[in-house]
Amino acid sequence: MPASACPIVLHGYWRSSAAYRVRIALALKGITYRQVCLNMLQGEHLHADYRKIAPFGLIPMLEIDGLRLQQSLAIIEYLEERYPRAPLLPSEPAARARVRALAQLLACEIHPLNNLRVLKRLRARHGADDALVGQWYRHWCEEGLGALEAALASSQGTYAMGDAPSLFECCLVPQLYNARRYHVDLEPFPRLRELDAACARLPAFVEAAPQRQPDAPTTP
Ligand SMILES: N[C@@H](CCC(=O)N[C@@H](CS)C(=O)NCC(=O)O)C(=O)O
Repeated sequence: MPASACPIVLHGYWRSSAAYRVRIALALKGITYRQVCLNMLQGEHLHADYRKIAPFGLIPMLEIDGLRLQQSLAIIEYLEERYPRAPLLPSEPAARARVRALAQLLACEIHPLNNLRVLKRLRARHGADDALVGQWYRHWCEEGLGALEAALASSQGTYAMGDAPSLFECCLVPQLYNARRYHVDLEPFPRLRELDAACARLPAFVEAAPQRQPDAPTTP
C-alpha cells in the first residue's frame, strides 16, 4: 500500500517527545502509518483546523479505526489492546501497574512542567531568559530522573521490565533525548543511560528518532 493511502495517520512534530513515544510504540509493533507534520514552533498545533480534529490542541493525535485519539499514553494503550504483538505491558497486574507508574513519572510529572507552552509563558509573562528557562528545565528533569534512577537501580534486565522494551522505554528515550538538548547532566543516572543505550540498538527506536522524521531539518 502506498504510504499516502495508509489509513493510520500520526499527526506529529519531529521534536515532540509525546509524538516520539507513539512513533516508538508503532514501530515496535510493526504498524504501518503515515505522518502529517505540524510545525509546533510556528504554532500550527493551535490552528483552528487542527483543533477541529484534535480539540486538546496538543501533539500527537492518531487517526486509527475511524477514531481520533489524543494523549500519547492513551494512544499507546489503545495500540496495545488492538495489536497485542510485541506487548508493551507485562501480563501480571502488579507488573503492569509498575510499568505504568514509571511511564507516568516521565509523561505526567516531568514532561508537563517542561512543555513548550510552559517555557513560553515563563519567558513571556515572567521575564525568564534562556539561562532561567534552562535552570527550570533541568531542575524538574533532574528531580524526576533521580526518582526513576532510584526506582530502577536494582533492576537487572536489558530493559526495565526484562527482555523487551515496554511502555516505560517508549517514554524514557524521548525524555532523555530532550534532556540532552537542555544539557542535563546524565552522569548521575547510569541505569537510565544503560536502558537508553539498549534501546538505541533496536531498529524500532532508530526509525522513530526525531532526526529520521520527514519534517526534521536536513542540516544539523
Ligand atoms: N500529555 C500529553 C502531552 C502532549 C503534549 O503536551 N505535547 C506537546 C508536544 S511534546 C505539545 O503539543 N505542546 C504544545 C505546547 O506546549 O504548546 C500527551 O502525552 O500526549
